[in-house]
Amino acid sequence: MKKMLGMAAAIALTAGAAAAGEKWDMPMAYSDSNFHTQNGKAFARCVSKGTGGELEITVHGGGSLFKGGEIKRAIQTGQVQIGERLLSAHQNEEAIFGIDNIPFIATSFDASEKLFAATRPTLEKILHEQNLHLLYSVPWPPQGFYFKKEVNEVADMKGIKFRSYNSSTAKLAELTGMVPVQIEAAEISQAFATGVAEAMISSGATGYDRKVWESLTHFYEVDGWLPRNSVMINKDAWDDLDDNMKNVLNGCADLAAYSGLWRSKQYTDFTMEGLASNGMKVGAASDKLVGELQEIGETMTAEWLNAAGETGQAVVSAYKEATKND
Ligand code: PCA
Repeated sequence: MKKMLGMAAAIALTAGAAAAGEKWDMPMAYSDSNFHTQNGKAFARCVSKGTGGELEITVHGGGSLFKGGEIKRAIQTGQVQIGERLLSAHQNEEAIFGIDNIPFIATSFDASEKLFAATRPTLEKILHEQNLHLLYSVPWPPQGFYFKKEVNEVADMKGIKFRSYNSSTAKLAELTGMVPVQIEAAEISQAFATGVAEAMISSGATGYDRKVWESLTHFYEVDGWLPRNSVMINKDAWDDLDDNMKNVLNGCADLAAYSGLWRSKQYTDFTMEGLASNGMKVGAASDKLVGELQEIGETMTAEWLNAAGETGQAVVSAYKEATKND
């Protein structure tokens, strides 16, 4: 509430400011219809209104300005001032970026928020070292498997060409006997149509956005993890803002975090129904498959903890402590 009042005061202070202001570009990697992109656009409108037009942010969705894999670097180097990225795709730089992609550590929206809360201070510090400042972070819906055949156990996955979106999903493919091929969400419809890939793990959201029913037939709910998109700003651009501007951006970021979470929850049910009504078989993965995946998840968790060292282990301990009564 305090933050909201702060934001209202900031709006009042800046509302009369001259209209011709600074213009920023905000690249985002996912389709215009996706809830992250819609949320980013609402954030940009909030900033524009809140600063009385002194700062106008233009969202470029669908990887149209920079592709997903290029966005983080573009912000770091100041090619753009702000943008959104799936940070787990950069865990080769810092293991902490991949904490939200550890299988089965946080499998609900509630757990994802708690994991993020435990991670945020460490994450912010590491991002600052990379000339980035974190504004807000929004989870994708829970992750499940897409195939073009019935799959009841890991043995059924052997040799399948599996579309991955980061090193964790590639590792999961290897551990289940599949063949990973990294492809941006913006390009998966074509990859499935041409047979470059035949399966993936993702949310109902991405399957729906990319109309994967045109090529695939089954969606198995696994709720493996909820990876997050982070909206980050170049730290020099952030430091150059005056306090009123920072207040507006922080207020809009708090709103975006809240509304993004809400949109993600809403989109989960909507897209599950959408996949089914377009002819896909949607349902829970078999107990056998889930059991096998959990074992693989334990291997991946141990590997992550090892790579993350003391800092990462401290974050996981803090998260476990915060959720021990859940
Ligand atoms: N969609 C994104 C990342 C996670 C998700 O649900 C993708 O498939 O690329």
